Amino acid sequence: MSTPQAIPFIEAQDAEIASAIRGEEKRENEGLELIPSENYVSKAVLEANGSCFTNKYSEGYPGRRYYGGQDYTDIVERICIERACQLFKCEYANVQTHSGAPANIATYFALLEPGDTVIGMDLSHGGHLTHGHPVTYIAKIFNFVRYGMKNIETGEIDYEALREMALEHKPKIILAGFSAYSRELDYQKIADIAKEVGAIAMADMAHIAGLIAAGVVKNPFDYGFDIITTTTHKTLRGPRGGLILCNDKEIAKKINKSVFPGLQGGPHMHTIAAKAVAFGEALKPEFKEYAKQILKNAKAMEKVFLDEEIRLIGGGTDNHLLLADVYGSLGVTGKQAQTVMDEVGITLNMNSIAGDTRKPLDPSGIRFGTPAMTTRGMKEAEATRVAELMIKALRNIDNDEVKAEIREEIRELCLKFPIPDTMV
Ligand code: DSN
Repeated sequence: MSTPQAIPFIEAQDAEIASAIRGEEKRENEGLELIPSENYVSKAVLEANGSCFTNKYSEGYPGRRYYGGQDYTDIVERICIERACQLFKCEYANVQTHSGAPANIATYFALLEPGDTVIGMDLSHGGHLTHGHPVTYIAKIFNFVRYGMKNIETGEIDYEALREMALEHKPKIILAGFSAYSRELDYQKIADIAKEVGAIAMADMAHIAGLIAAGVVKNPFDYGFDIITTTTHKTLRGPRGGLILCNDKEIAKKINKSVFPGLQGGPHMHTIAAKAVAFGEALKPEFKEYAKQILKNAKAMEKVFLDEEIRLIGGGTDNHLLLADVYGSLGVTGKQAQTVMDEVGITLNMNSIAGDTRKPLDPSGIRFGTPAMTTRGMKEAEATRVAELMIKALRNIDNDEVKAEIREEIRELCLKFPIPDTMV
């Protein structure tokens, strides 16, 4: 087990919250986390996130703040920016956005006028709500047009349709990126289309930021992308937060103005300190090994699912995540699958699949991935075994005896691979 977090003051003062923290700690230690957007941070990141920077207001940017007492906030934010730029090989970074959604929203408002068009990936094909789903407020302000896969079985994007859309709708932004898509995008094609129609090429790399930072998947900046947004808490293994990156001074200025004062107030400087620590970890050689292992573990799981003839959307994976059509392949709904996984100590999420005939609250798919299990030190052998156990559970959703056996094996596996205190 990882060293329990020291919370003596909470324990002395607030028994209910102390007990919830201990409960969550036990849940994380004894269960297997397969939600592909989750991870475990180091104790160093956790300490920075719980540091005295929580107390400080620091509206503005380093050297240009509106309140006094900024000696140390400036140090932290400058280091954070410098490390972000080094990691992603770019010139400018805004490290203040509270998470991925505000990073995207601030970017739209920095570069668009109301009514302007953005072309983004359809949610049901793996895109994200903030890429313009009609339920979001931004969809009332900007005009979002959506592209998707040409072939669900291979995951190939319909680049020709995307180009035609771009020629027809004249977007200001073409957005690449996803939260439930398992293949590499052809950034060159997207950048070329953006150039042809005079649009900004933007990538939301929230899921794969750690993989890009480690150089194990492509970096959109290498293909001429103008802007990258991301969260910092997924494969990047930092605190919950956001990041906006670019290479153009004028765009960077607009983005800074859009984040503050346009969208947000005081930055969360404790989170920025934790981002800086996490970026420092990601710059170490160990992080590259970690990212490589994420991919190997995902491939090991892919093999088991395909061998067992369970349909994977996109036919497999090039990154850290897999999306399985459990309803089509096994007659188990996404909700049933998520519930049975909870019962056996595996956390993942039900997910709609492209062309889903079922509703989002009980869809056909499950989405799972390997960042958190890889942080625990698990390798291909364990990933393979976990995939086998998942399928066994899915085939025995009403068999309590089998589920209890699987639960015990998962618990033992987790205890054998404790969440590490340090990552580098
Ligand atoms: N909720 C995140 C995910 O799970 O992908 C994206 O916002």
